[in-house]
Amino acid sequence: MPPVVKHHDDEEIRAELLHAWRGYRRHAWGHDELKPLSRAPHDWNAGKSLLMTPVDALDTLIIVKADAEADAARALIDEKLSFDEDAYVKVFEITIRELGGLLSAYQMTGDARLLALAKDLGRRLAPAFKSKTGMPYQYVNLHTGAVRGKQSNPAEIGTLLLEFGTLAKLSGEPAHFDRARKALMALYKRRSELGLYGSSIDVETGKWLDPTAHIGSGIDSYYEYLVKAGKLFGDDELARIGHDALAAANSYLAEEDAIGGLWYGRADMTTGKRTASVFGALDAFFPAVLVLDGDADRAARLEMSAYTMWRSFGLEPELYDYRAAKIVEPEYYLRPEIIESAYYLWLETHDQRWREMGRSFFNDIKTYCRTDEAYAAIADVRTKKQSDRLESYFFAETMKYLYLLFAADDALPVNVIFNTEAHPLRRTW
Ligand code: DMJ
Repeated sequence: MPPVVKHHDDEEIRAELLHAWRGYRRHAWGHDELKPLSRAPHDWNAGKSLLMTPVDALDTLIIVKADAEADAARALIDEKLSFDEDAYVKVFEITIRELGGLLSAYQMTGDARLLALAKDLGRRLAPAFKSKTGMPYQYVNLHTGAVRGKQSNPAEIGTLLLEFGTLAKLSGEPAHFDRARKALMALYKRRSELGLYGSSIDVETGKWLDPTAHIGSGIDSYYEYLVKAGKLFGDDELARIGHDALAAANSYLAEEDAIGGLWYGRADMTTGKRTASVFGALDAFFPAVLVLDGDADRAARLEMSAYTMWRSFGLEPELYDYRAAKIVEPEYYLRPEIIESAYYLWLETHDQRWREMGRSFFNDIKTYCRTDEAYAAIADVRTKKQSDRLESYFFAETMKYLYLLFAADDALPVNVIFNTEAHPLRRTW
């Protein structure tokens, strides 16, 4: 029996978002994240909070019209956030969470301080792109501009253009767009003859270090940004490259199981030879990108497989071997991708089954991940034992996509493009 979709699901989701937010406020205000079981704060760089949760959560609070909470988060950011820290940060994570969050909140509020923070951050991250190939180093020191981490991957290299491109347009500093697009093209040039990408690459030499192609962690959002950047910037070359990249993934990574279910596994980028049949929580973003690229039928088939995986355990594992029907990594980190895909399928088709699916994701998350004070990740989807993590993307993405799946169609302005952290960006230029 499909779960019953009620009239006020969006209100219930909003209430649960605020339940988790209040836990953060009570126990971790001013810090990057809440540790939900210890009820204690956690900062990514010891003692140097970059307000990860408030920045990631702000546009979600605005969308659900939690005005007092949004105002408090914005005031905290306006007053306390500083990027002048002598600390190495991961360029990818800071870009998608902080730069993306600041830019979308600026577009929603017009608060000039948010744009000023985004500009400051963009300048501090810029040294990351100074490798010979133009592909960014993984880490940059926000105070000194020193870089490290030459061993990177397609996701970290190719998931920067929506944010840096938007920053370029809003700040009038076009170099931001140029650097991020150049990085994307440098990666594109290194695709194999089959049109596939490996899992690890040296950004100084441009040589692949691991030839394993897949659509999951470390490659995933590269596909997403080709398609989305094509749309946000009206960049036809990127749209075409994105379409071709998806076609190659469909040819060499997709396969059917014994009962005709569609999955995407791993293969060697040069030979196309299959190397593993694993799929996981992160791979479940792919139906959303297929919808954006115009292939809702394939997207629906893949989403059904991901849903089957979820239903086998009542939550989805981080990694699953679909041929062996066995868990490879048992955690559920409160990830949003499978919900994001249901949302895009709903927008595209308005078929009630995607809302029913979303309702069942929400029911399970509420049943197993809720704590008295917030929400917590799960250490093993078989036992449902909770773990002491509440990543900021739960506020930015998981609860936002759930809410939007049930909200009225006009809950957002038309034609927004979500960055990979679900921060809606609008082409205002
Ligand atoms: C988020 O930070 C982003 O969606 C990223 O692209 C992948 N990982 C998390 C969510 O699972």
